[in-house]
Amino acid sequence: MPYTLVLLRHGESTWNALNLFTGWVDVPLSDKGRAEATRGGELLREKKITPDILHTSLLKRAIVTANLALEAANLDWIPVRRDWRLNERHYGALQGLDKKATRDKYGDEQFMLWRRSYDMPPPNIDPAAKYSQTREPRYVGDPVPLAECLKDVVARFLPYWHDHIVPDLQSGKTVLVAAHGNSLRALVKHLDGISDHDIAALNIPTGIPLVYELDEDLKPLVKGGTYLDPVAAEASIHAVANQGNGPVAGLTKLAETRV
Ligand code: DG2
Repeated sequence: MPYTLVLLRHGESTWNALNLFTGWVDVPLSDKGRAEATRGGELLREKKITPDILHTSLLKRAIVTANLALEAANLDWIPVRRDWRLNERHYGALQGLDKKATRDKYGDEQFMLWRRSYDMPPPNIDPAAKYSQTREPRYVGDPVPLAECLKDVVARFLPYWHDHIVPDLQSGKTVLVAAHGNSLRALVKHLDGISDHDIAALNIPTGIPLVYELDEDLKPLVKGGTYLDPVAAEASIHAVANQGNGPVAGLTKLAETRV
């Protein structure tokens, strides 16, 4: 029997709608995002995929998405574990900035390096800045980053994967992970063995369950997994890639500079 893992990026947030870098800023879902989350749960029910346990970040856009999806699937009651290691990538000093204005100011190449390079973090946030999380009570005892690149997210996500998610899968549970664009990119990179270079081109759509069947070595039976609504996923992936209005040229340039 393969293991079943369901990944769900939160529905559109109010800051996704405004095109702002979000990171660890705890913003709510937009009305569209709430509808996407409910639709995600309906898809789970329609496809008869029944999570036994939920893992989420500490951010309300992932938490509320999971709640809405589980309500739609009539699974509100399943156990849940939340951890900062599933949080979005900390976007450092970019948090709260407009993506298009940032691209216009710094240029396509720098913008895409900050958004999609594997190992170049954005500038550190000032711990005293408005959108810093340094003093938030929910992170007491945890290391609060000042900025992270995707490599940093992989490094802090994988211990949680091995210590908490893998044991749930190995005990036969269907596991739902509700998280974020970049924390899920980190996990997909690991699952599919995507190179540091190629991960730049991967974007995760909002609110559409992505199902992985994994063999006993935790290798995907289908590389890339299966979106429960592939048509909507394609449109949403395109929208995510286009945030800031310069993705195609930017990604090509990034790919060329990283070869
Ligand atoms: C977005 C991802 O995170 O942005 O932090 O702005 O998934 O929590 O909405 P999410 C953010 P990009 O890396 O796609 O620009």
